[in-house]
Amino acid sequence: MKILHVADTHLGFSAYRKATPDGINQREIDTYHAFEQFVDCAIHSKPDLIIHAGDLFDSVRPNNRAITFAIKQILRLSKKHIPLVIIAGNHEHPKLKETGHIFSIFDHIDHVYPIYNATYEQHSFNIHAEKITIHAIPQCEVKKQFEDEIKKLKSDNTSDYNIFLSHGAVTGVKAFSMNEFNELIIPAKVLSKDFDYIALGHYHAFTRLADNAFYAGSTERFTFTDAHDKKGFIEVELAGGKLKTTFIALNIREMIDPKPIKCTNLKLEQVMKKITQTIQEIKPKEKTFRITLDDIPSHVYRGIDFDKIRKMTGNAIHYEIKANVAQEGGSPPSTTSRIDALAHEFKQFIDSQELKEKEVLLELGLGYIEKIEAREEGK
Ligand SMILES: [Mn+2]
Repeated sequence: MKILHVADTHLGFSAYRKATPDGINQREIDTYHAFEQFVDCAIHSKPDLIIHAGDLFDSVRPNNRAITFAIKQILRLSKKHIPLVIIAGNHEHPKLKETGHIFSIFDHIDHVYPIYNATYEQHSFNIHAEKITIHAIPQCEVKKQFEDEIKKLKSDNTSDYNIFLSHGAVTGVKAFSMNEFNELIIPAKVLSKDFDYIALGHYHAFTRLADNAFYAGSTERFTFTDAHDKKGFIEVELAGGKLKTTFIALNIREMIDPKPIKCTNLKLEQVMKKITQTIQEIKPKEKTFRITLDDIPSHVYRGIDFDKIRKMTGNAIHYEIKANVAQEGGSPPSTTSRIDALAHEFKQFIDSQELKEKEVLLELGLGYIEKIEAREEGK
């Protein structure tokens, strides 16, 4: 029995300013291409089943192009009679029920099994005279609800194969967290031998957690954290009680994040020379890249010829110069300092404070943030 495990395709994602000749964000198109390649591979390799471990879409309300694209690709699989089990991830799951779930668009497509009702669901299939049961726990609005559903998890001993499918941060010795406010925790102890395979989504790097438990990783590179990762999906083969997994990489755009340039004691000309060399090595055409300048004195940083850099990198999809300015008293400015999700910023702020009632403040504050975010989303 052959199963493809894919996750975190984030359709509708867009980033940076580069647009196609039609005026569509280039990285949005790249993200579609990655998913289309996966569908091409699936049609070519004819799996018995496909499981998608969540974050098919990048947001609760994907744009029309993302919806149209998803339907088109999923119909290609449906026409080939390849069953697709797909669970909701934290990115596409609404905070308020009344917002409605984007996955309802798949309810009436043959061979597609969307799971988005915040409850543990089992779907069994008879494939080559063998019974396989998918135990799916999708994203839930409330953490407690997810924990309760996880407690109900139980493999079915009338099935030849049992697969557990979920979306969240497995947390044990190490936490596979994306630092997102609404992420759910999957306790490492749930990764049991009772399941022939455990298919996970949420963590964007392909990761083997146990012999039978894997994050497929995302199909595209969404941040510079992903720069050195290969992206793709997992081919899972189950036969005679044995499991074989193969990671299959997709051919996607390069993202380059070379080692930082150490600027301690360098003069402006020397820094510019190093930047120029790095850009020449990268060959910017059609690439996304970042150059990090470590420990650069602020007066040297101010002298950098950004116009020259822009001219050298004109045909790149995107580039960033990240400067970690040498401390000369005061906090170091950074050209790429980014405001993270509000909840995350707030949590970091509270953590850094000397306060007696941290827990209470944190809970109250996060509660308010969640309310506001839910209201914004429900607009
Ligand atoms: Mn994701």
